[in-house]
Amino acid sequence: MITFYNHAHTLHQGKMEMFRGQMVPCFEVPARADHVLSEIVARRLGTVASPQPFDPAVLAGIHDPAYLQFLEHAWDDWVAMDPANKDHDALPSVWPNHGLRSDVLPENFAARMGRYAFDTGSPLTSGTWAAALEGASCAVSAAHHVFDGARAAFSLSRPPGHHAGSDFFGGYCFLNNAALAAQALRDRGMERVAILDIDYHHGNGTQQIFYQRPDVFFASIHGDPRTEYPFFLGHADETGAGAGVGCNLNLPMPRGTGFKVWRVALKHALRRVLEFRPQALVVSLGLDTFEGDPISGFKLQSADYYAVGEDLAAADLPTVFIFEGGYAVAQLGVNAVNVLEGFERAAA
Ligand code: SP5
Ligand code: ZN
Repeated sequence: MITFYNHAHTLHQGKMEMFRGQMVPCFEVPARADHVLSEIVARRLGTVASPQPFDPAVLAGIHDPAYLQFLEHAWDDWVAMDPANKDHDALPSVWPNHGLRSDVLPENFAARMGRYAFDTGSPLTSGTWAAALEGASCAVSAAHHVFDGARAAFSLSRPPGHHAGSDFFGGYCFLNNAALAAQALRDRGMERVAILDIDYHHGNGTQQIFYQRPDVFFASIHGDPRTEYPFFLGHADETGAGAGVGCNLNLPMPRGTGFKVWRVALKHALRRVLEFRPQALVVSLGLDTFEGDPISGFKLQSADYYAVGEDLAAADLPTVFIFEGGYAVAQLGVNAVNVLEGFERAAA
């Protein structure tokens, strides 16, 4: 399987995130992608390629133009507020909810930051835009490769994407790579595409982007939002709206869920995906379902990820893998490549 690797990922390197009233070191670190890359090379999964340059028009199919403008210039605007800001990452501190207006965009950068962010855990740094943009091109390249006939392709990039919506960032995510891959397949002419999100956290951004669309089915297996991040979306009764009614499937599972029970949900999600009759599958591949993950609560073990790959291959769809979360850094490479190798063995 070909891997499109984001060589620019290290440009995004947050220092601290807010957690329960304290600044703690970021969980989403560059070593994550490095470990996955070295495991791919060590186990000879296949070619590692740089992404093709991509038409920025793809971004406008998913994200709001004003949001893209905000992201592109955010770091410069942050430093323009106060030159001393260059020494620390940008985080929001005020939000337009609870009866406040979000229809008038303030000029003040800190206020605009709050307009576009939904948490205080996603520092924006000097290289965030450059890294995220190159990551988007990895996702689009992987989608194009699959459209052109490959059985599968892997986009290995960070920052991750599935929490980013049409006009917001959060959950370490800025551009929604899985959504961009799905859109790239649609733009090439596929009529129906499915996204299956197996990250521990609900893919609230992906759900928001496609919630009213009948052409992209979104299914997610995740920690129950009653107790798990991102808390405010991901319940089972969210099934789509308008033209998208019936095209959204959430399978929340309690903290502590192990592979046996999780796998039943995976098979159920795959059945629903197949009922949609998609021409391709995009997998939001988070590995934070691992029992050793420091911020998550499922109990999958490293060997289980082979079976995950086999189950995904059994759907028999052209498949684009998009790297998302997973914070047990030392085991992340093994777990990710176990999925991909399990898929390849079963798909062969
Ligand atoms: C892509 C992705 O997996 N994003 C996840 C974002 C989760 N952010 C909230 C993290 C809460 C950290 N909890 C720390 C517990 C330490 N014991
Ligand atoms: Zn996650």
